[in-house]
Amino acid sequence: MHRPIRFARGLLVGLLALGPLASAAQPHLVPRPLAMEVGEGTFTLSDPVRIVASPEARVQEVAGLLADRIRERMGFRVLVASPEEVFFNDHWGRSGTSEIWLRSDLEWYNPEAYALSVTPSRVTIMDASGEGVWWGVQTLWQLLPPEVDDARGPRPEAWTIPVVDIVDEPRFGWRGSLMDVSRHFFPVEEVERYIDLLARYKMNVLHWHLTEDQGWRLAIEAYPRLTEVGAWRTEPDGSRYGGFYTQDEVRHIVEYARQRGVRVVPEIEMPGHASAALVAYPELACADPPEAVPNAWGVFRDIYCVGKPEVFAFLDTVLTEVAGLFPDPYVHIGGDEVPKERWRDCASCQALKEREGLPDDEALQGYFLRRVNETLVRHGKTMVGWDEILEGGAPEGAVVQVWRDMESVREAVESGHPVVASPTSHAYFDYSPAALPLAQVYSFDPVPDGLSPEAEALVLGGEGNLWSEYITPANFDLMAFPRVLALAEVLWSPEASGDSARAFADFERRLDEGELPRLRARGVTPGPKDSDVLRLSVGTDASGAPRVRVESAVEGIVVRASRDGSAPAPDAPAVSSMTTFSPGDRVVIRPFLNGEALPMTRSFTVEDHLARTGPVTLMPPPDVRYPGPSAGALTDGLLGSAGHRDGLSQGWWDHDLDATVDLGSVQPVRSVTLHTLQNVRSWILPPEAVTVYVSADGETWHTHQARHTMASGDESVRRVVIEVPVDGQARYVRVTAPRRALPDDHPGAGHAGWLFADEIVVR
Ligand code: TNX
Repeated sequence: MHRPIRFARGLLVGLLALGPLASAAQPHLVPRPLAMEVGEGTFTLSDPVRIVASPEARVQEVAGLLADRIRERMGFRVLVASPEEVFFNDHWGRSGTSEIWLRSDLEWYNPEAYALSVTPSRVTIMDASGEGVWWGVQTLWQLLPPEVDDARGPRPEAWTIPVVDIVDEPRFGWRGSLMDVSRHFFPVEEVERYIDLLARYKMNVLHWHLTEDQGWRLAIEAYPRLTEVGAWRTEPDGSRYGGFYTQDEVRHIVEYARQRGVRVVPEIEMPGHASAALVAYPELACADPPEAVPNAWGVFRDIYCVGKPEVFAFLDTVLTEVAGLFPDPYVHIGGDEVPKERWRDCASCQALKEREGLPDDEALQGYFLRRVNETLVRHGKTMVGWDEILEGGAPEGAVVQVWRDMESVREAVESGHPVVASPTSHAYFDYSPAALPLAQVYSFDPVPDGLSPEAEALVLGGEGNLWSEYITPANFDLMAFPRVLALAEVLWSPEASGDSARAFADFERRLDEGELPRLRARGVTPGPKDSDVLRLSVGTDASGAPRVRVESAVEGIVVRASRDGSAPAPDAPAVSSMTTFSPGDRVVIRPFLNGEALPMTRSFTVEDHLARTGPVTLMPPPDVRYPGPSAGALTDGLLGSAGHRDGLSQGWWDHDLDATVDLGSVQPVRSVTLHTLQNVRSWILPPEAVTVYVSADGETWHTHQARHTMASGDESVRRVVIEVPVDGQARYVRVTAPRRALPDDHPGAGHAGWLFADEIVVR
């Protein structure tokens, strides 16, 4: 991973000035280059421009792309010439022509490395393979003044670039981002726009999540119902939602990405996360196929039937079309979150298990993957799958994409599999920036400590995942940016040596002074660095009534509200930080950006009770992924929705809930109620029992308990309210609620479920 570039002799001697870029006069490059030295003076880019490109096909192509960009953005005439033409005809140059040389004549081991040198008379970008030249062009563009990214901005007659020498290469070869177009659909232009933005930060993989329970988005000629039926769902409000890509559109996107140095890795989910396909072709399920394409999120029990030969015929045909559409050597087959109960209850699956001598149902998944891998190998493709593929035995050579934790990275590489790391802890950009702040992304190291050099070499790189349950084109930028820039730097730049706080501060400065304004100029609306897009805080107004303060962390967002439980229309009243809601209001707040509703609606009711605004001590605090709106969420007087992602609930994963509230004085207390959630498909269960301890002095405690029974098979998503009668005098109220074990037939069986809570109501 850390081999040095082999420099061409005599080139850039003494250039390797490593370390964070200190002076304010330094260009604001993201990702930080391996080495950079800024000199005296500037190069001026003005009309006409001559790009001198060496003859390799890729260099010629990059020259064409750069020429187009200069023509389009600057309005200059651009001539692309070969070095020979320049040699024989040099009088055309010299006087008043801006020269950019692109050459592919170095001997560097890393095909993506490049050297960029700017002198007052010429810009030169050199690489070894043609691929590095493209990344050098991205750097060159960032060296131009920020106005260059403002399509509506002025068009000066001359643009200046500082004199600089840069040598650069990526730390990892797989620098990607997952775009989930299945939960919500993204039109072709949105996909291509993201490809452009990825390329700008030298990210080279678009992981295109094309199929899911909630929608199949890729046209397959042999199975038209996949998109006729599987691409469409009926939303809870009765509307139809969906979309898909034709094969021509796919070819266009793949070619668009290729030109921009981005590989497209398609993901076709199997054997789970496949409800939409099973609705289209019910014969692919073991029994009882789902009737409608789901319109709710989570993990579904319906999966492709491993016991049916026609399933493998189907997948062989689908993957053959996929292999033809996507030139990339990798095909992602999903493999995550597969409940095995349909296979357990299916006679032909169990017979297959016997026949093959497989020890358990997990091993059936291993069998499934081996069969699918035969198709991929036939087409010269390598399988990529989520970390669960290790559980039933992954085909040799399969790449494991880790999502659960860094321990899984270690496990995978130690069992000899190459790894792409995208753990929830650092790379889940569908989590709010409050739960996954920019600094946390920046602290990501895809390589776990203490790996042998051989194991380390198996870490190919990483990805930032944009699962789209709560992401549409309207809020995509808010979630992706600026976090994807932190990831781009982690995956490209050399590991920052020494002080990591200083390294982050340096990154943040380059972001604030350089890339954030430039992104905005390009029409991108980046989200907050470390807070929710919408911030709710609850206080008390002069009359003692609850006051809810609603703020948006992003300029340009207008928050609108209703008080009757309906979704606010674009002309509903805007909420200011002084708006008060009264107990009983059924508030729905909805942010709008450029007139478009963001899928970040929050609904809550305001509830006044004895513990409201009372200090609450949590032992231990909630999981970092679900911190709630504030540390005092359990006594803020806000009862949220059934959605666990509405930001109002706190969630516990590794610990049970144990909260103590101070009412401020001894008061008569009739009952204590815990407001909690149930969402089995998202691994969230209500507790089996809630225990309440009350005390007047903090020393003598009285215990009360209520139990909660959950009907088996009840997968409804809802709020669960557990009331514990008390009838006594108390100042301190302690509530404990242990997490409930996930049921035996649940994909997470063996672990306790999440426990979510948003309020402890004391009356
Ligand atoms: C888990 S990560 C999933 C996805 C969800 C995501 C939401 C993975 C392989 N599976 O299906 O969209 O969580 O954060």
